[in-house]
Amino acid sequence: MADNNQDNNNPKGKKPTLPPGYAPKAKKPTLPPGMEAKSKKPTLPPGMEKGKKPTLPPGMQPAGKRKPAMPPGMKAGPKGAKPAMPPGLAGGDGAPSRKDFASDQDVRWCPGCGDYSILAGVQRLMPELDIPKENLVFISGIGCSGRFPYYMNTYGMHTIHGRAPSFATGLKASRPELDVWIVTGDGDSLSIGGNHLIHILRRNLNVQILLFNNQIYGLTKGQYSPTSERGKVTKSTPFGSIDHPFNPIAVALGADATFVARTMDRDPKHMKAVLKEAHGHAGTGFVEIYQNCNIFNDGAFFEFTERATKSDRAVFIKNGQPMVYAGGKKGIRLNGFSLQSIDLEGGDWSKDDCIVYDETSMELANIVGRMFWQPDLPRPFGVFYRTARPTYESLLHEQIGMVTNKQGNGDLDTLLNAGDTWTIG
Ligand SMILES: Cc1ncc(C[n+]2csc(CCOP(=O)(O)OP(=O)(O)O)c2C)c(N)n1
Ligand code: SF4
Ligand SMILES: [Mg+2]
Repeated sequence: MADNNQDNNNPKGKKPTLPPGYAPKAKKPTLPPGMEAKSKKPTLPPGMEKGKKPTLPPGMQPAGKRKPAMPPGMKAGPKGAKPAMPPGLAGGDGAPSRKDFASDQDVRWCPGCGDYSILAGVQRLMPELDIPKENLVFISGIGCSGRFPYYMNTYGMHTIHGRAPSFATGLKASRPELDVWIVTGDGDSLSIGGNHLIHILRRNLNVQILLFNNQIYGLTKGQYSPTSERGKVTKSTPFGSIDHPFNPIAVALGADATFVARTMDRDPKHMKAVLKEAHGHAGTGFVEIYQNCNIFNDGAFFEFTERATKSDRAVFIKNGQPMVYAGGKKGIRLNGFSLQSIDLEGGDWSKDDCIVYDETSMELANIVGRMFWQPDLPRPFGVFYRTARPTYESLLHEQIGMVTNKQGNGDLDTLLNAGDTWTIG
């Protein structure tokens, strides 16, 4: 989907005066020794090589030639045929099933994108939540993740960049009976929407936030994002990113979120369980989802998500249970204020030495949520933190009730004309 946010404020014909040090466009920059541009053509992402038909991001395919790639279990059949449903979800007995939550829109993410599995996971979860469809609202910002509401057969809003939390706040505050879900990307929520994200978290509206983290700007074709690792080479960081990236879990904990979790697109069972927990939480349920962008950042999380390495590189935290991983062969212990990976088979350590996870401990969440950079520690997944705090909308309506009891119903005209007023002009 192309974006045309270009400024055009140059008077016609006038050449802009460039500040010192900015060479006119045609001049090639002189690169420092060892960094000269190669005459080599850039390596294109898989499926985009010359001669091959390109696999383009959503909304960029030539009109009329769009064939949606379907996630497993959703293979398109002959036109008009009902999609095959996974076992146990076929419906037919009048009970809602996954297909009741799939809209009639063609899904336009790139074939193989992790967004498909998140969509399927959310659609599968919906029947279990038993929420009337007319009370469900999915609100997104801008990015590939922003297309999510089109594919849900519920109410939805595709809003403006980074501002889904603001729309959701307005909706939830005025219609608290609605079940509101925010869908956002790493760029949408942590670049342009960084401010909006932290404030919805501290306010604690009773909504769910699904942050699709693919460590890249997908929709705009592969620029680095605030979660891209240092050194990341992209079109906007041709010599490698020099930015220190965000760890979204630490951001959420720092903003005093009341529910903080991480899951991954490639583990549908875990993802569904975590989303269900987030939904059951009375407050903002923040869930970071590792999502593979196979076109512009393929394999960013494979270390944690793929069978060959997952067991050794991912630890699944469970409340009240020792932090063990690698099939029970390794564990995590607290060594002072630091974390240490311990071998549970060598005889020196046992399960009793491992941290027993307590999701109500802010201190522990802050330590375990910071397992991010240390190469000898696995990456944690699951619920990091959960606490009870009144929701914003409950406090708001309580306050409105209290003031109305005291002062009676307000009147907008009277309010606008109250106090000092000025006539201008
Ligand atoms: C105000 C504004 N600024 C910039 C853009 C261009 N833009 C569109 S999507 C996007 C980044 C999206 O990245 P992310 O949130 O990570 O979503 P993804 O596409 O990876 O799912 C940007 C910068 C825009 N549409 N509007
Ligand atoms: S996130 Fe990446 S793979 Fe997914 S639709 Fe966007 S560009 Fe394509
Ligand atoms: Mg992204």
